[in-house]
Amino acid sequence: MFHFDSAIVRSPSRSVVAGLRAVERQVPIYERIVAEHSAYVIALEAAGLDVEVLPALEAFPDSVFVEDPALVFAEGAVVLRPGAPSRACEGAELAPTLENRFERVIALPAGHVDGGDVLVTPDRIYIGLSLRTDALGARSLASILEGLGRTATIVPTPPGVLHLKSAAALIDEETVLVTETLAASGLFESMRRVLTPRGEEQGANALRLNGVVLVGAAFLRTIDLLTGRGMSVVPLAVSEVGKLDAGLSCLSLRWKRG
Ligand code: CIR
Repeated sequence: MFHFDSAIVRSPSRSVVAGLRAVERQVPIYERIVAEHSAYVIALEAAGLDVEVLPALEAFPDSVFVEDPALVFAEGAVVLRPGAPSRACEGAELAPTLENRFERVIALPAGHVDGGDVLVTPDRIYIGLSLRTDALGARSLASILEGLGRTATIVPTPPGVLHLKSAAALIDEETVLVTETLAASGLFESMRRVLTPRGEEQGANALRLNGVVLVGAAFLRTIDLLTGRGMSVVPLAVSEVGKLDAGLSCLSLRWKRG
């Protein structure tokens, strides 16, 4: 479940500073995003992944968030259809790379899905309905996943967060790191839940990779909670990508070669 040996990332473009933001916070600074991105790539490599770094795409400010236009598994890849108009063509930009890397590449035929709304757990794959992922896209993806032998469950993404994985991350086979609001929806009742402390909701956008969990460096109480559970935490700066509503899962596609 958490054993990955390969990843794809995309370098930030200079246009990243014009990326989508739900709330007008400060404008991010390109050089700082580059620094956060470089540290992220080093962390993936240190965790044992071979990382392919794709070139920046100036025409697509949000294309550094490479998780949203695709979904990857050992068995194959799905090219998604991101829900924001400015991101709609990011799947086509990624498809040739996926064709090179996977024997099977399936294109989502209809509707919209952002990869950030897709949470893979051992027994099922949750697809969150959000402002980016619509019912048609979610149903189309669910039927593709069922064809790949996976069980998919369509759920609401809580209001006020961009993606399902903005509010939840699987940290071991049975445990989800989750915001209080999402946990209160009852979604993960069958799992052990570790709640992000109040004020650290964005810390839920964490990423378990092999033996470590990448967590936003500013979320000190979340880091304490996880280290207290015996987890090996790698803190990474995400304040700049956070200005674009992003966190640690959004910046890569990860898989284990079949
Ligand atoms: C967007 O709004 O699409 C980007 N600014 C952030 C995407 C973050 N991706 C993710 O949570 N999976």
